[in-house]
Amino acid sequence: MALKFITAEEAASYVHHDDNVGFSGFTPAGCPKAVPVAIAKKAKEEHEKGNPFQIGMFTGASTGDKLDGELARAQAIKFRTPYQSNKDLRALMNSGGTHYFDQHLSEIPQSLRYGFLGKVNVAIIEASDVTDDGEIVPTSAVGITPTICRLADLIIVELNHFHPKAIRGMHDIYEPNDPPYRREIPIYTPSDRIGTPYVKVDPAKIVGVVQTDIPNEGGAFTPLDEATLAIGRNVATFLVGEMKAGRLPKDFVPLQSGVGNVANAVLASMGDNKEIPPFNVYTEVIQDSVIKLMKEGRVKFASGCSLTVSNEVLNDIYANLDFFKDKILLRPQEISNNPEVARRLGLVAINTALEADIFGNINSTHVSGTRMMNGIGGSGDFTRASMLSIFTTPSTAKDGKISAFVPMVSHLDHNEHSVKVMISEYGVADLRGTSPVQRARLIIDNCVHPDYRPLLNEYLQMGIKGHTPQNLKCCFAFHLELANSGDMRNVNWNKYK
Ligand code: 0RQ
Repeated sequence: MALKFITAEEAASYVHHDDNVGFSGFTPAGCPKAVPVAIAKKAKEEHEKGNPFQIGMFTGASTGDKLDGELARAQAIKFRTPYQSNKDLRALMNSGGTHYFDQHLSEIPQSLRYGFLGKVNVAIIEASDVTDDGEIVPTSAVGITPTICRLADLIIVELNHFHPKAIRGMHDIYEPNDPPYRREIPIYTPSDRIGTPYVKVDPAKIVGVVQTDIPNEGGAFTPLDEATLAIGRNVATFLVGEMKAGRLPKDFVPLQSGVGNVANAVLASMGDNKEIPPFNVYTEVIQDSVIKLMKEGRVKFASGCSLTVSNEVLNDIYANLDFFKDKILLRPQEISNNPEVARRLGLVAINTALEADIFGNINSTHVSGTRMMNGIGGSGDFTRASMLSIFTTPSTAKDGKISAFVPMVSHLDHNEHSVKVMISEYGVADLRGTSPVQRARLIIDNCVHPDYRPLLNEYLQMGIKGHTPQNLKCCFAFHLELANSGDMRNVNWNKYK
């Protein structure tokens, strides 16, 4: 069956008010860019005519501004899941302008298949190649593409010539059966291939192909500062110590590293520490630092869900496919983030906290307990299932006015039972096998900024009895003080007791 080429506006005409739309990609990598802009334009036109126009959105993770940003600014989003990082969408969510539900990324495809999230009316997929018989080759990410293609009534393909057809072979597409027919996912080492290099769809469902040539919307990373460099060094030194103590094998285990500036810096430091042998990566986002380390021979293989790299680095990969093609595999997030595989491979998982409490609980998502930042992403998939789960964070934010370490987290994403090690620029708190009071002492002494150590020591010494010595009147004093005076350092316990 011959494919039909259409314009982005024609493609948008297939998307109706109240439809649920699934989008390809994971982070800005691999997301459609022309059709979402046309949908946003259609939404604005409908709103001007007085008609309602909003869609439900399923994505892999965050997306680019041409997707989340355009649709948020057009007030065109009825609900959104599972992860975002766009400032306009964030503002819309935090002002009640749309419904957002934050879910573990590995679970989205099966939640869709189980019917928990409603119907998928349309799938909009960015591809580097598409054939008449329905083989779709993704671009620089996979996300939920195989599942939404299978479930959707109709598929629109954005064929983006920015991505060379020669990347065919860099993807490994596999969808598990649903219970009670599910078997093990046969990945025993990060480079194992278990599926096909393309997503196979019924070609009759492809209503049109929109041709584009639009670069990825990859952002640059913040230059490394002293704190992030120190965090990176602390992680690397800790892991070397674990190897020397025989708790990590000499030839190492695969590494998962989270998203953002801190995660990028941590990986860079690990690469610099030559006591760590060349290692494999089994993660979701492959960031710039992984590619640099691959070129230096420090990273042997990277399995992920997306190439979340700057365009400069992506162009370098595309110009040197002979070197990279057998060292990178892009998988659906159901596989890249699969807890079964994470547990089997024995990953070291390194993720970043927004806020942690002195008892080892982590808030990854909510500023002051109420305002959504990005979402839990894959951090929960990996934290619970890995061999060793590490959380990193700079000890303070906003010029020291905010302590990353508080008496009780204002929102809970990862609890004390899953978090094994806490690392800031000041040092390492190894929480394994420790009681709540021991954990608090380790975190205060090793991770907390010196400005906040006396306050947190006082908190511990307030004489509260019980296994976890919380003072329920004072546990949010840091947050209340931030709201009142703009600086957590002004806490006076007597005011709250
Ligand atoms: O604010 O942007 O105004 O400068 O938060 O902080 O230190 O630059 O850290 O970029 O590594 O992001 C947790 C958000 C960290 C990220 C989070 C402010 C700070 C700054 C960013 P500015 P940094 P990073 C796999 C893993 C959850 C999902 C996850 C994240 C901004 O790592 O989204 O782990 N993680 N996924 O000033 C108020 C605090 C603050 C604070 C920092 N306590 N209160 N503001 N900031 N601490 C990836 C995927 O799933 C795709």
